[in-house]
Amino acid sequence: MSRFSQGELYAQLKTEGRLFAILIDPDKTEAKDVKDLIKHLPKYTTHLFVGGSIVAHGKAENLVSALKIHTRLPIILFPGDASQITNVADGLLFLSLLSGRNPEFLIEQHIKAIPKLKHTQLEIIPTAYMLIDGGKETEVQRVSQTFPMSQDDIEGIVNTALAAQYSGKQLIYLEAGSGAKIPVRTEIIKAVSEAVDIPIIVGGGIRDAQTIALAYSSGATLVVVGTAFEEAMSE
Ligand code: 1GP
Repeated sequence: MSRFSQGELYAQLKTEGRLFAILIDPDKTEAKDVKDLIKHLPKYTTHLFVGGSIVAHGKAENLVSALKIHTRLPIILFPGDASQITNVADGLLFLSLLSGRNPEFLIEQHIKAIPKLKHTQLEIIPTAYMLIDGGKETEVQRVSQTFPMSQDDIEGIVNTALAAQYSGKQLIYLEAGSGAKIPVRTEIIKAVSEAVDIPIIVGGGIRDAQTIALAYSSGATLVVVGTAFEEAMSE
């Protein structure tokens, strides 16, 4: 059950900046390792995102339950598909992959999620998920069978973000893909943030404080890091 009141998570995204999430993949993290993981979170971490492209049944729920024992940080689901949704978390990024044209990730998975969401207390945040070319083929691309948008197509990216806002999305997620070689360029973040009035999340291939700072100064509300944290943990 959520530890936050309805609307509280989005209100924070709307009013605060420089938020920072660590992404934890339930397929790569065991519940028994959670205590240690929490100890190693960067001190500026404000959120935990939980999700992955392909996750075995029940693993997301086990991981979220374990995380809740050890942290008060908001836990937001960032699911690759409906099977990862669990009411144990606090919030859900209800992702529509708007960079692609695969109906499965535009609407089918959303309908499949409804039996779990009908009576949920999760805060559901309608999110435009946009895959942008990060310089290598990523898991999102493989699983969704869609192509990323080119980093040169700034107009197309801005127009997609605006179409998302006009159709009621509350968040824009600019995603270069996990382990991307090239994170989303600052010009793109800037152009999107100048065009839309809703918060922007940026993730994929971000590995250092300078890139994080540049994302914020370009207009990102929240930055997500997964791989760099996983690597630091396994050292
Ligand atoms: C979150 O998928 C990203 O948007 C995470 O990317 O694993 O490259 O940090 P990294």
